[in-house]
Amino acid sequence: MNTNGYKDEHARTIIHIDLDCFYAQVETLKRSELKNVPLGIQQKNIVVTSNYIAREFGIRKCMLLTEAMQLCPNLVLVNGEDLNDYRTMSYKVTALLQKYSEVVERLGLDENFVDVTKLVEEKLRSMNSSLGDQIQSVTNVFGSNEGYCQCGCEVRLKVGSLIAEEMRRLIYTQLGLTSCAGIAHNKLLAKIVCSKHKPNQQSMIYPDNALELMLSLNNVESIPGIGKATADLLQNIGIRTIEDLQNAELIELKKLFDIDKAKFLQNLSYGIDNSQVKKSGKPSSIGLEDSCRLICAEKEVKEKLRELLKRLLLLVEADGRLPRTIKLTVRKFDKLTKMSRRETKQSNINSHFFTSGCVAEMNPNNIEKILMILMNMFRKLVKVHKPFHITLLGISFVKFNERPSYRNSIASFLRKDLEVQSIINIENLISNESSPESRNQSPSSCRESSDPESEPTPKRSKLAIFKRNRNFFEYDTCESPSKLRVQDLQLTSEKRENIQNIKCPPSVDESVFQELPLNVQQEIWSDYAKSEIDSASCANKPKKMKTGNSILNYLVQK
Ligand code: DGT
Ligand code: MG
Repeated sequence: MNTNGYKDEHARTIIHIDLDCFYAQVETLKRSELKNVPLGIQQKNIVVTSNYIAREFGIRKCMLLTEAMQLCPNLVLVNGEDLNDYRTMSYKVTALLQKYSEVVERLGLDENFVDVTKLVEEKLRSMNSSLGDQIQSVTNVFGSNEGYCQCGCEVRLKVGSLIAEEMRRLIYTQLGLTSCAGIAHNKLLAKIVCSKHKPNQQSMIYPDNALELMLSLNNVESIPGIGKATADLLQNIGIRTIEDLQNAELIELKKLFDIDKAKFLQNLSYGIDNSQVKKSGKPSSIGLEDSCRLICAEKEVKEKLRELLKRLLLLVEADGRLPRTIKLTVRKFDKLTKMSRRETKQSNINSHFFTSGCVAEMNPNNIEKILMILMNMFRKLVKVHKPFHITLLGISFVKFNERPSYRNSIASFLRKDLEVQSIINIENLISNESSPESRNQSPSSCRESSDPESEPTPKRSKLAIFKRNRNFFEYDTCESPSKLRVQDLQLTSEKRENIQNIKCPPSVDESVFQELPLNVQQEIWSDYAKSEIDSASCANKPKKMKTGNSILNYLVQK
């Protein structure tokens, strides 16, 4: 199909995942007694969602509480105003999906688009091509056309459906959540078809059924990507249904939108969507706030902040990054004007406070230091020597450093070698040996934290000095250890050949040398070999090994 100059390509395979009655499922995981009752999630006087048992009574999203209770007097209500558990679960789901593709785009808290084009190609390459026709999946297929297309999209979408099945199974087994999936060659169709069979099902659409799917929508506002404002504008020029938009003259649309948007909207009505799945990053801020009854004393403020901070640190722990800016939010209530006003202040914070990676192991002094920073900010926002009334307090972290990555460093080899045994041990090993914090520790605190039985040997300290001088810590994007595969440990034949030539230089302690990773051994050996060649070329000069600033320098026995 060719509309407005855009060719509708079928080359991609996109999966859209939408969790079933998300908030209700999260609450049910916390309290299993909610599993078989009609459950509504309440925010203020609205039921924002409900489980599927409640939906059988006619409860719909965002229904007024009073109306919902009339329809289902036994409706069990749970307050869903604190979004933290939903947010945490939401990121866990995204993390699982990222195992299948780097290209995962989050949409709200419970939806993700995953571009699995590459994975589908890989799977097809590893399969006998004739097997493609036999692929069976539990997928509902939308539309009346057979789906035959010469470009091969039919088999790609079938493989995509198998991947979607596996994704949903993983989300269920790992996190206990059921979900729906839509499989299509673009985001628009994947999202729309996903909602065709609910809950806990998946649906696929072949390209030649795109028009049928679009025409199944009630009006232009049902098209994902067309919001209320755009729909209102379209309605002003008489465009209400999908067909109206398909048949609209571009010249008319151009009166309301720029040419690109006009074409984009019209293409949507035909099921054409060339937009890419955009890789979502981590959230730009992690925060918590609590509204409270009037707080009028500094001591109360500090206690409230302490409580918030403890909860927030758990979220930071789950996120994994190291915060470097903290923000305080206060809502002040003016008793005279009866008006409330939110104000915020932010301050830099030492990322090293968080390097333990685990709230339980966090130094209590650091928590006190953070509280001190918060209270200083509070005093800048609120004149504490005069009466004040606070009705909301919030803390958030807004800028982050990634946790140190060990790629391309000596540690990466230690980490990979040991990873096969235990990931947790490696994390400990690396953070104990070389975190910036431990480097600054006094000798006495070092002793406290290490095993008193094991005195560090001179050999070890040489290794430690080496690691420190080689800039052991690099701040860049952190690769999860789970992503490192055993294959990464395997050596190419070329490397293996080089390795056979590596020997321990005569001046180096063999036992230390053997402890080192292969690439470091290689570097030491080539430094030594080079120094030998240099010496040979100055045969008249006294023979002295030139090690300069090389690794060898740290290891030669003096
Ligand atoms: P589903 O997907 O139909 O099985 O049901 P949900 O509950 O997953 O609904 P969905 O996917 O539209 O939204 C995900 C969550 O977002 C939902 O559990 C509650 C929340 N939510 C949805 N719509 C609204 C809304 O209009 N206002 C508020 N405050 N929350 C909403
Ligand atoms: Mg949902």
